[in-house]
Amino acid sequence: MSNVPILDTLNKTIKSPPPIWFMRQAGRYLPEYKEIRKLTGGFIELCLNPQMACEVTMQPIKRFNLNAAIVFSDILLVTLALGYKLKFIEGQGPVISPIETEKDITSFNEDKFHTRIKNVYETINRLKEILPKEIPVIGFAGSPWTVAAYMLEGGSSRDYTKIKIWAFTRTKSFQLLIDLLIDATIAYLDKQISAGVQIIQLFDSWAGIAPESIFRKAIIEPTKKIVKQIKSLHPSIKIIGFARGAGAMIRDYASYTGIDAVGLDSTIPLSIASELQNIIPVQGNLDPIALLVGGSALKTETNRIMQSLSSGPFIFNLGHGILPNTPVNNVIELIKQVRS
Ligand code: 1CP
Repeated sequence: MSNVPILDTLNKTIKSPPPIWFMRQAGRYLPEYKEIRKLTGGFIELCLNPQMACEVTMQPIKRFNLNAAIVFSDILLVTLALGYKLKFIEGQGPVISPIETEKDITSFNEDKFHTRIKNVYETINRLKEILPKEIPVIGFAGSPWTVAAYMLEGGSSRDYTKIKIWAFTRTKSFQLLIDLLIDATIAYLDKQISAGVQIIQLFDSWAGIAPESIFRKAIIEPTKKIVKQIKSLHPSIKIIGFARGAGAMIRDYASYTGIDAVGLDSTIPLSIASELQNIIPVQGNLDPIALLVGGSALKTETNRIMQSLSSGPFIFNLGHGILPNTPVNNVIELIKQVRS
């Protein structure tokens, strides 16, 4: 036992109560986040301001005493570090200079990459200084597939047609982009770990749009490469893989990528979640809407999850990020229920 509950769970020890943290635990549902957000100009400016990003990371820790702090940043900053133009437009979301042909795929310049994103490492340094030992910092990156989706589409998309067309027909160019993102992700995570994160989460938010053949080539294989390389550089690092929407592919994702724990979205049946616990610890998977509505729906859903999963290695989380209109009191009630 390490006195760090979430690390114990990641080492397959069963904890009661289970450790708990939330995806998007810092964000617009917190009035103190909205205050800071008003002070810093844009969202990217906030992510790249170590003092402010550190403060925002700490907000949910101070309020709820969660079992991990996730560094405040965004998966798309990696595109900025690679030299692409990135903006977040109020009410619309991210806009990236799109990749239209193979010529738009840059080669990886590691020095320039780190220079552009070094403030994130500085945020991690600061967090390490102020957090108590039992609350580790979670670092993260988007997976190559999900980041490639934003780069090829130029932002969010309804149907992600472009990335699939590339994956099916422009296989060489597509692989070049995935390989660039594998290199960038490894370099980025390596530096986050050196700065002090003890846990990594790989966000594969758009795993759910990939048919099986593409899932194997563009999700499982790159994840496996990243995990292998990061673990050879940092043998004690723990890696959580979150392949949202993976459905029946979640078994192979959990079994063949080398990750230490698997994050589950809310559609994964609890019977399957509990089978997965025989392979690796699981994290999840309360529907964010259940947290938004609160009351008896929240209690019943939380109960089902606790009954099914708390007898195995388990980290309580949502199946996706906290929604902006979520009442803070519902979060308090949920944590009380999980910890009682
Ligand atoms: O103005 C604001 O406050 C912007 C809202 C916001 C926030 C709070 C965005 C824009 N990103 C974030 C923070 C963020 N994003 C974190 C911080 C740490 C924490 O969890 O508290 C993390 C881990 C992310 C990761 C992220 N960004 C993902 C993966 C998780 C997921 O939600 O699936 C994705 C897909 C993004 C892209 C992104 N960032 C923001 C927007 C609007 C989008 C696009 C979302 C979409 O395409 O639907």
